[in-house]
Amino acid sequence: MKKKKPIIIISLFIIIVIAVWSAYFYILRKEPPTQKIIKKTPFLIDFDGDRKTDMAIYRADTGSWLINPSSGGQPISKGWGGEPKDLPVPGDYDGDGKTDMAVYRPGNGGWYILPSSGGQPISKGWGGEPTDKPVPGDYDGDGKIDFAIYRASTGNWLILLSFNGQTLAKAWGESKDQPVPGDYDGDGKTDIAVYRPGNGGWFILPSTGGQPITKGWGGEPTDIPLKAIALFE
Ligand SMILES: [Ca+2]
Ligand SMILES: [Ca+2]
Ligand SMILES: [Ca+2]
Repeated sequence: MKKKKPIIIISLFIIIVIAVWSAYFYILRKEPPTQKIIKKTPFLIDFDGDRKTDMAIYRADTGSWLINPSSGGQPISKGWGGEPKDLPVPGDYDGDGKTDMAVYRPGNGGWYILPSSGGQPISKGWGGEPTDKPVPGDYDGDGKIDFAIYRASTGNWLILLSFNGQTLAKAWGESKDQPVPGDYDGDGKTDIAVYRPGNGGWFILPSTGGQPITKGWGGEPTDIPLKAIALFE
């Protein structure tokens, strides 16, 4: 009878070990897979900041912005822009996670931004040459859209980096190339890129560095390269 006590203790010990072991694996199995860091998406048309795309219209003849917020609530109607050649260049310029109404005025190279975070409208001259095309993007990856121009006449990219206010100037492209910036290498920074309609060549300068990417993709006369971010030519 005296031997029973150690047996009970040993049994209890084994049960506890098994229980702890099982719990350990159960918890491990239940643990959610490693979540990817959600990158800011300053290109999203997301005026209410719920990370869902909103239906939105820019009515060019009146310069009216008509937004149906995905989070519900009242539709937004706001006049911003409206000069005959104004191009809508919406994006998150102030980095608050909400899209800002913005237009580029080709005649004077003016960018006119209505920050969603409130405060004074932003006016900035950036571009204005006849062949300039606005190519807004987040080239430095700080979550704010950078003013940027592709100067088709010279194939030059002129980017005003929002992070440090420096100008990034880069020759990349030929006169008939179409700018197709986007985050091709997935590092959260917009990459400089052009599409060459004549031969369907894609020429990408990865923001992560390394060798440029060259790839033939398209090239038929009616091909239209789909751009990774909203661009208006
Ligand atoms: Ca914003
Ligand atoms: Ca930026
Ligand atoms: Ca990139």
